[in-house]
Amino acid sequence: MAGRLIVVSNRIPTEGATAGGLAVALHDSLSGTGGIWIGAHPEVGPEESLFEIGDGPYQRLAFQLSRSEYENYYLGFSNCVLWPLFHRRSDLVVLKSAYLQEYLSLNRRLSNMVAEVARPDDLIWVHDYHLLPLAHYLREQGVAAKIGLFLHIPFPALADLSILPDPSIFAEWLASYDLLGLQTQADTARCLEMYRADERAEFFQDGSIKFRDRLVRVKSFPIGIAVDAFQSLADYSTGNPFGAEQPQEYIIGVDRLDYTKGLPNRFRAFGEYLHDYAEGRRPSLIQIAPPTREVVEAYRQITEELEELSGRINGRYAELDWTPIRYIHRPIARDRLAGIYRGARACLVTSLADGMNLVAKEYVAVQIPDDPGVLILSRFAGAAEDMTDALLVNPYDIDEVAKAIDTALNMPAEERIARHRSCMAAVQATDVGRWTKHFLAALIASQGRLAISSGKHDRHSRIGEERPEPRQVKFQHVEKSI
Ligand code: GDG
Repeated sequence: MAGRLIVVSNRIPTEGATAGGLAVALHDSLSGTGGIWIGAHPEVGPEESLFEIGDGPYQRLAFQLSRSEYENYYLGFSNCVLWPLFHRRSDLVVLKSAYLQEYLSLNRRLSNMVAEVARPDDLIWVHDYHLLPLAHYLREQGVAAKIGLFLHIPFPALADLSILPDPSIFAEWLASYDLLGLQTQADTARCLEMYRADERAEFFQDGSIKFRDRLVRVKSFPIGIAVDAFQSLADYSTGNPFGAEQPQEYIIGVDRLDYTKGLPNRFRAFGEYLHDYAEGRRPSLIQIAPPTREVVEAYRQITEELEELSGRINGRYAELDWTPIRYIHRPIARDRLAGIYRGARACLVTSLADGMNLVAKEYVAVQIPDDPGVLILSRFAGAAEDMTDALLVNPYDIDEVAKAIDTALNMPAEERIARHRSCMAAVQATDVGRWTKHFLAALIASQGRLAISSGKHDRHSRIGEERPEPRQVKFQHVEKSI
């Protein structure tokens, strides 16, 4: 790689670890590459320019969101419009024009800061739904560097986008990237569906889309975990994390407390399992669910619902020496988490919609291969596309999930071993180190696709810096299906 890697994400990783999948995945893979990570500091404040935080193997440059940006760009458009919309929860979308306005102005402001730092041979890797229009603004300023986007959450169906005042802006924003990375093939298909419905897009046989004067490539890059590092955490996590409260047999669930993760259905299914299938068996469900976005109303509601459900199920089934649901509403240290996963006879992932779900991969990674536990995995998590030998369930079907718990806890060793082997192959194939390499290789390979760009806004050629000669590319036309 000739230039530096510049990662841009909504949140800069700080010393105090966060529970988000993005930070977990990228912190490991950026270390040692000498790159730059640009992102918002967790504290809102008046600082308008980038400032360096911490030290380490790569530079971290932070900016601050103003109170109003935090409310309208972050909580508003990102988390009350895009997050529910992209997770098929249009009913939770809050449409306010101030949200969109500040989402756009923050992205424009950030593009100024990134353009100041970026050199023509750098690769700019933008992450997630908070920053969809960033490349559009960088191009407006003449930044010619290769820019890729990885979307960590599902790509929405065309019909879902239509609740926005102007759904056509997505095609416009996203076409300014050279590479659009999505989690799954199903996401890729939905993204292509959006472009097929757009008169301005033309399709080429190599998988690229021509939109105005640019080419964009859309491809799936299923994200994974740092497999070896996570296995080592489990190996070194000694001692009994439960102390005197060690459950005899338990199922684990680990999720940010988010309405997309299907937690109420999970608790209900566990209650139904206890009612219909347990027959004297006394497993516990250990649910770790650290809080996120608590100021958003939908998150407050689900927190209350879970407290009520766990209280009701425990009230009905608990014994003096057995608590059926242990619901822990705060983060647990990562090394302890690895050990807790290893001891669990099953892991429950019941997302109603989920980009990938790293918990599924973490659980499989730390199982003992000749006596593994069983992964019960929602069909609607991206992970289900590759981990087809998990016990796949429809999380809306409470009875099916309850039955799956019973099947998992009674599964013969031979079947557990075979299913685990198959799931582990998927975990290894998507190791986050490989994932990073694949994405960056594809972004580098997209060089030359700017051959059709007009280049008239090329900021770097304007200021006299060298820029590689555009490679002429011949394209074969493919009929648009719409
Ligand atoms: C987004 C997408 C996609 C959770 N609780 C604790 C804790 N965690 C860690 C888990 C895991 C991560 O957080 C959660 O990752 P997920 O993938 O399950 O979900 P999101 O946070 O929603 O992440 C998702 C991901 O981005 C990556 O692209 O897979 O679909 O929504 O690593 O272990 N970690 C610690 N304590 C906790 O209490 N230490």
